[in-house]
Amino acid sequence: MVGKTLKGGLIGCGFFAHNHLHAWAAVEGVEIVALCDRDEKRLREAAEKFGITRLYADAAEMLAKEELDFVDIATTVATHRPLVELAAKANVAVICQKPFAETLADARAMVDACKTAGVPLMVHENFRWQAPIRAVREVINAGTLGDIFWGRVSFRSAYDVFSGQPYLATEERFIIQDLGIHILDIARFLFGDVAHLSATTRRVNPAIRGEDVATILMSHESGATSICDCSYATHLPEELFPQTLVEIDGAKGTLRLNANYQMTIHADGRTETRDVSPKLLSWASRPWHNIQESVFNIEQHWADCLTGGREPETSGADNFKTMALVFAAYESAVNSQKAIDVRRMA
Ligand code: NAD
Ligand code: 89Y
Repeated sequence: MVGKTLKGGLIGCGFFAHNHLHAWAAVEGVEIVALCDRDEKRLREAAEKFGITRLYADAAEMLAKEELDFVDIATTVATHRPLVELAAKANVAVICQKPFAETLADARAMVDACKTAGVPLMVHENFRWQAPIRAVREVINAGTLGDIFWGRVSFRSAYDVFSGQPYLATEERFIIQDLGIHILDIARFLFGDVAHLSATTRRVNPAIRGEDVATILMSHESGATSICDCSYATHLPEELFPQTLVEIDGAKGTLRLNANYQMTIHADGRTETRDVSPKLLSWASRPWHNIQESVFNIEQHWADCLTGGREPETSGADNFKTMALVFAAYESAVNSQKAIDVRRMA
């Protein structure tokens, strides 16, 4: 596929898809040629904003009529399995937004469908593609911290996510499935796969249905212990949405990714603080710019992988392991923090 412009079709033109479309316009080697949404107003709005003229209300029709190299699914979770299976059946490579699936059985079926069809599958798990998180990973890779024995990945906020994404207030499961999934994926990205996990959850905001606070304790296969904590009920003097803070203790040194993208490394008796702020892309707006830059980064990664015949970092098979952490956390929380052997879910 070297040198060829990849043709993509986007399914789901809602709240977050506008970030996808802005980013695709800047990704090298890709053109989004068709849009699909069953809501006509949303379809027309996106079409006009991004100058895309081939429009569909039905994904099956789009796949039948267009010659696509991939589809980008930006709908909410309930439609992910049928849409991924539709793309696999049409032999078209597929990106699917998080949360990938409603159950692990669905996630397995979606991975298997793409494998059987021989089509690449990437889950749009973009938080690990945020510039500050990549900067943390580079320090780990350089060996500066030595053997890591402890870590914390933390997201605490009271930002109103419900006005842009009203469905988040009405679903039975909220923070782990929606946001914790990213935090757990970052923990896997930084500290490796997980052996055991236990968790607590709680709903603080009486106006929503699901849990808005979760604390998850994990033992990694590397021997490190980590804590993932997330909250949408935390009123801080400075609202940090959507920043993820990271603490790492290693045998040779420590790292702290503190507020406002300030990363401090202490090793060999020296302390250094680096500004690892994300770029403010031309179409982005604060405070979302950190997430928006990561959307561009993961989309460029997809284009490079598809062109080069490589498996994306967050392939369906990889993301299955993050999904397993999500379901293990809910299982532990309803069973009085029971320790779950995550390896049995693989
Ligand atoms: P949304 O409800 O605003 O948009 C979804 C759109 O998909 C709607 O316009 C709907 O009409 C359309 N749709 C649903 N089923 C369809 C189908 N079968 N065919 C065609 N169109 C269909 O949702 P959103 O807030 O944009 O979220 C979409 C996904 O993005 C969710 O899974 C959410 O978790 C995820 N998300 C990810 C991030 C991130 O950083 N990765 C951030 C926000 C949201
Ligand atoms: O849906 C969520 C996500 O993936 O990132 C932040 C968010 O928009 C609200 O929690």
